[in-house]
Amino acid sequence: MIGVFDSGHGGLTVLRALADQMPDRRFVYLGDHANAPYGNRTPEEIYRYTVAGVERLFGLGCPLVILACNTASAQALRRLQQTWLPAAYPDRRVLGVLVPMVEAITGVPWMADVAAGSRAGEPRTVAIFATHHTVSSGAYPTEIAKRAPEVRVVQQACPDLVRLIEADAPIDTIRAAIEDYAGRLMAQLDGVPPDAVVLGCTHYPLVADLFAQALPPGVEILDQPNLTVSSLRAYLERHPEYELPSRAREQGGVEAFHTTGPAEPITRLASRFFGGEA
Ligand code: DGN
Repeated sequence: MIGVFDSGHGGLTVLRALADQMPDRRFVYLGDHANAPYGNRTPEEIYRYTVAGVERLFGLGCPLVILACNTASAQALRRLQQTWLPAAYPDRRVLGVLVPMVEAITGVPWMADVAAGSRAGEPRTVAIFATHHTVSSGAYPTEIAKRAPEVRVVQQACPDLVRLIEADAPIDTIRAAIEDYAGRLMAQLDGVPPDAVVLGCTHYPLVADLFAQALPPGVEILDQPNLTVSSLRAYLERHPEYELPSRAREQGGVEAFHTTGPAEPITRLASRFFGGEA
């Protein structure tokens, strides 16, 4: 069984893609709703909450956990992998969502497509919408610069958006916030549309259509949930120890949705995403 962790609802976008595209694998979800949104938390708190969430998923029988949260991936993953994991659980693995995204941004086929478009030959610009913590960690620009230093990265924090999504705010309030963030991004870019946009928070695909409407037409929006599936597949090929032998294969699907907070919001959203299974 593979564990999927997020601060709240956002990781459900990744879980949906994983469950759809890897139907022979079994998944279990944990949302840290008691502590969401992580935007108000210090890096140390985010680290502690992430470790606690991963440990709970290990306790449910997961040898492998995906941090379906950019904020936790940016603020906690490296430290967790380098210190806590080898000491406490040397045979378990924790993967994030940020590196798959960066690999997609800098991967040759995708970049070649963009380069072959209307602005071939010009420097390429990638815009990142993310939480305050992901932006301030600098993880996206740093990781992109390691692989593709010629790509210009422009970041725009959306500090209120996770809170609005978690609170199920009226759609017009969410639309107005996104229009404001998109306007700020375009001002940073002097009005020139980016080649591509990364929704660098797993909550944002829930409102991807509002981002598409607020941005200039034709801007490519990169899909984090699907890219996470490709990356997990590749990881399992490289690490067959996490692939069960076929006779012992688990029944696929989602085992359960867990939360550190009250059950109602996750139950409602899980039924919206997963219908009868929730
Ligand atoms: N879904 C989380 C992310 O991808 O960053 C949101 C973190 C938060 O709670 N602010």
